[in-house]
Amino acid sequence: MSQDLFQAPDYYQLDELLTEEHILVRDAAREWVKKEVSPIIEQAAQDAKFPTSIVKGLAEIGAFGPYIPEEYGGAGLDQISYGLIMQEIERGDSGVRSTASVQSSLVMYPIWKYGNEEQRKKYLPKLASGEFLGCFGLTEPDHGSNPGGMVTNIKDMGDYYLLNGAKMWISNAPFADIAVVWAKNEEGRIKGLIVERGMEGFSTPETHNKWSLRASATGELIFDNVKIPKENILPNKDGLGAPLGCLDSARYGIAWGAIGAAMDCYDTALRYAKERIQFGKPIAGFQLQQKKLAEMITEITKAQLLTWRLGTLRNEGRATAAQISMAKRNNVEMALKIAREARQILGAMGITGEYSIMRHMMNLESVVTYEGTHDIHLLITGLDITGIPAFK
Ligand code: TGC
Ligand code: FAD
Repeated sequence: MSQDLFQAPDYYQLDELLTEEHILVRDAAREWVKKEVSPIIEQAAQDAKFPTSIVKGLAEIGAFGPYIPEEYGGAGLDQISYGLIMQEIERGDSGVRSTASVQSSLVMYPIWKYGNEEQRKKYLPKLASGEFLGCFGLTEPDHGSNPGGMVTNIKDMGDYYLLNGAKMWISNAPFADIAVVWAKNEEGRIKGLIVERGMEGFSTPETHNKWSLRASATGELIFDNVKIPKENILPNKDGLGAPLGCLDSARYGIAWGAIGAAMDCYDTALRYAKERIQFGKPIAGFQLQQKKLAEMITEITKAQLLTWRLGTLRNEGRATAAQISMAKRNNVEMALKIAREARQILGAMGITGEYSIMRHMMNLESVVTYEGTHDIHLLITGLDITGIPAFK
């Protein structure tokens, strides 16, 4: 990939809405992405290999548990800082952001919120430092948008639970040290449990041949009579609301992350358009290209405002799940459209790995599907404004 010349757009002087701490945290993440992610990410994606070299750095910039209290190894930051870190990481690559999202919001968050003190102390510091990597098993082969229908189950055997079933499309599964898994008990109630690599009957085959999120490893979780010690059950919340509560936090991070991918595509396209000469002048001088670029910066600015406001509501504990859905849906769609338009501005060069745009575009095809599809988030907004569920 060519040199990373990224310059972040801030059309409405939104930096003025940030605190000194937000800017420090954001700039540290931005510098780290330039130094450690940009030089290696294209090759990692081409090779479909998760770049393990970045794990330590992710921990150092606070990307593992940004808002988890410091006593458990987290960074103890607020929701805006968390969002800004996700924005900067996804500016580099959605797959790298995926790893951070899963670790923070889908593994550390449930252990922190639904676990007991012993579980928090045992797992959170190791997850925060990157010594342990985790994954989150909710989706099943026959239950994607409808996780409440899951068939993975636990049976109480007295001293332990017996876990059977399978999860599919699980980020980080192939190398995760622990998995936070959602399974039904004999009463049909969904429980969260911590499954550790090495437990007999537990395997994590990798999913190959993806055209999207190639620098992130995806796999299955297979449970064949796995004995789960009783102390590995998350005791403080059960029911579908427990995994969905984790998703709220991850979806919020994605809303910010998508802005990062969009900013990178816009910035790349703007620079290219000013340099590329056709018919004797820079293509940026043609109205059709200006329309694309002007619409991109408008959409990015709207998404930045939406997400900043959502962050302030989250800091006050007032953001609703439906508000988060709106931001995830809007921003990912916005980023995907910008990636497609930016790709066209680069002409043939846009399809190569010399530039990041095609990689962002392919990655965003997963982002628009995972953590609730584009359709599901629209239906969540529909339910919120009408009071009538249209899922079933
Ligand atoms: P429903 O009857 O509406 O709700 C069941 C219970 O859950 C509560 N609830 C929520 N709680 C917290 N946050 C939310 N967002 C919540 N949404 C619902 C609800 O209040 C109720 O609680 P209670 O106490 O009354 O039982 O459930 P439903 O079966 O009708 O489903 C609703 C629907 C379709 C919105 C939900 O199932 C859904 O969101 N589906 C999408 C599934 C999804 O997002 N999967 C993501 C898997 S993880 C992933 O993709 C990780 S990718 C990671 C990466 O690499 O970055
Ligand atoms: P389906 O639910 O089968 O949906 C197919 C289509 O039907 C979609 O367009 C959908 O919008 C539409 N549809 C479904 N229901 C309705 C309805 N009621 N009304 C209208 N339209 C509907 N899951 C995890 O648990 N953990 C992970 O770490 C994880 N990582 C992932 C990583 C990647 C790269 C990908 C691609 C997925 C990952 N997922 C993960 C799974 C992801 O959350 C699911 O793919 C997603 O929730 C959608 O489920 P599905 O693919 O089964 O699609």
